[in-house]
Amino acid sequence: MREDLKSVDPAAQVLLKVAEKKKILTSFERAEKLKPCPIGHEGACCKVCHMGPCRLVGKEDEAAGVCGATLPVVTARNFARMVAAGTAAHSDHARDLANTLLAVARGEAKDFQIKDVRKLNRVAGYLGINVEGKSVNKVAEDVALKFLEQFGQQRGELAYLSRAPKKRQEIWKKLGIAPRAIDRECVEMLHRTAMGVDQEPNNIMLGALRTSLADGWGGSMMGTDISDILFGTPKPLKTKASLDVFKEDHVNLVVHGHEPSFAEMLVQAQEDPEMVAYAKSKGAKGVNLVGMCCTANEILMRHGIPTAGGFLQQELGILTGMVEAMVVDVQCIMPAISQLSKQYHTKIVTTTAKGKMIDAEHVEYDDHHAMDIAKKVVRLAIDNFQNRKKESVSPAGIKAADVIAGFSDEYIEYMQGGRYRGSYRPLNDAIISGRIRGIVGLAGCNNPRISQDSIHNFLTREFIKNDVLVVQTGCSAMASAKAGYMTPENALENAGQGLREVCEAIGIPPVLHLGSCVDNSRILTIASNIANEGGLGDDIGGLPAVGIAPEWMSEKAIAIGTYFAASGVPVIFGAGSPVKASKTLRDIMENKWWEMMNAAFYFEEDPGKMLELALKMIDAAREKLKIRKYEPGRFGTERVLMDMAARRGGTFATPHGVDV
Ligand code: NFS
Repeated sequence: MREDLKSVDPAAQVLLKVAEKKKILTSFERAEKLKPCPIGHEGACCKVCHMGPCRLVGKEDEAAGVCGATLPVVTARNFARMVAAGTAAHSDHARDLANTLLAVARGEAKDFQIKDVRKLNRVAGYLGINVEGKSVNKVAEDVALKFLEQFGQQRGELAYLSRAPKKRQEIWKKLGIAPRAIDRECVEMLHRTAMGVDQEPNNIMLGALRTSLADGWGGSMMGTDISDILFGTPKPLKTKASLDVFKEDHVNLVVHGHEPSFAEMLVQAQEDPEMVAYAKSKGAKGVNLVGMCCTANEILMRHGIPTAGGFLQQELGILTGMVEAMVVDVQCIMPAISQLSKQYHTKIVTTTAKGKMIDAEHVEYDDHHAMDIAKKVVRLAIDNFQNRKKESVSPAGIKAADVIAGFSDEYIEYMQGGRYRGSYRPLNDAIISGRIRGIVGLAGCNNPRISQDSIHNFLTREFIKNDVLVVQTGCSAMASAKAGYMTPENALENAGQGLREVCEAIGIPPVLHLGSCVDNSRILTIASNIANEGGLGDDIGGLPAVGIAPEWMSEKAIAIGTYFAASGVPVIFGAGSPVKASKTLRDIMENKWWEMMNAAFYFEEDPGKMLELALKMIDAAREKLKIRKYEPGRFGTERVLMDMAARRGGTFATPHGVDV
């Protein structure tokens, strides 16, 4: 691991040098100059009223603010508010998608279609909607209305909770943390953590758990499902990942942010013959659409659109001088990019009334006229091609890595037996036999206070070497994609013998790209399927599985980590602890949650210790399940079920019978 470097991504290193030469500050330098406030960083700053902010330093848990709120109360409130904000972000994204689904069903958003009717029907089943005798559009309308109801319903519980193993549902009931409605949990959490309401740290954290479940089994799961219904359920495909996916002779259009609807339209618009002809009329060979952040993951998984990378690449992308336009919507968009763009020809285009920026152009997206608006944005980028200054162009010049992505939970089931016999049996058996030691969900952000990708990459390498199957989402997935870890060849070269054998038999990489951050809900579905398959207990809690966000920075990551823990998956977060200030809080999350939910939430900055802790929890879970003790190197390499040509060509049978 190279902690001395700002980034371990070689293309990022080139661009950071360009910035240095041009004396342009990026978040990497700003993070060095601007040290975090040590009081707020550890959760000890209370600013929920204007008697403060009260900085609770000195006597650890006895320290109190003007009103008497003690450190554990303040730290719990701060944490719970992060959970509420993260849940709100994922869920508002889902609300927009539900409204688009409704508009499509009613024939009001003519540029979209229902792409996956099987998934629509399956989702209708989860929601208790009868599909018999109904048209596709009628089912879609009923599904969309039911989804929208989930935000504000005044009675009952979220419908998707029934997708969890029975045992987990009982735990939620017993603890009183089964969420009722998404908006309600977010609103209640803000209310409870306002001045003078909930003043019992454990109770505040129970509220945080319930709110987070409204994200994982609510907003995020809905977001994933609606995207699959409208845009297609991902299946493996091959693409590229790097800051070097920009093309000198093309109009480079970057789509950055999170919601996939408009990005889907841009995918179609950039290929439209009218747009290609227009690009040619302006001296370019065509339009090169590139993704960034989680929007990138969405269109990479479904269309193989190359990605320029995650959160920390946004400024670096502009520094190539090759980006004609960067289209943004919501979340993880650095305010710095509009300022930086002024030094280049790049245009920043905002597309939602929820997120405007100073010095950016605003073209508002409306799903009722999606294609017209997409073409307007593509044209805007094409018109800007002639303004690209040769002298400002600095390509990274590092060959982009190949990536095999697109592992939906449906595909993972399919690849273990085909369309009619798909199941989780082979995966469960591989875990029981010890070929696969366990599963780690590596997720979350990059954070400029940590050498970019260094911990993501270190852990990924170590886990597969130790026969742990790695599933990834968000910027963590980008880190592996860029490093070339998401290819079947990686299993051959770097995985432990047991894991390698399983990967070869099925024809998968040892590191699976599961999608964007809302697609962490796919991990919940996979974990439920593993539990329901049998042989590994009857709950998510107790599986040899761990979630890790080693370089996190966003409130969304905190919401995800909390719903993982509430669902029974212990989590480890790096990058500093927002509850470090309070011993009581640490004790609740690291000890009490084990007793309550068979999971915990740890903060650990040392990568070696993260690895050690994760393997320890995996081995302890194996022991409790009374399955074979994991022994390194126990399995040989005698069986190779997939030939080299197929592997090199990235050939996969898909659920729809098409080889990609
Ligand atoms: Ni997730 Fe996606 Fe990345 Fe972090 Fe931001 S892009 S939703 S929050 S930074 S992983």
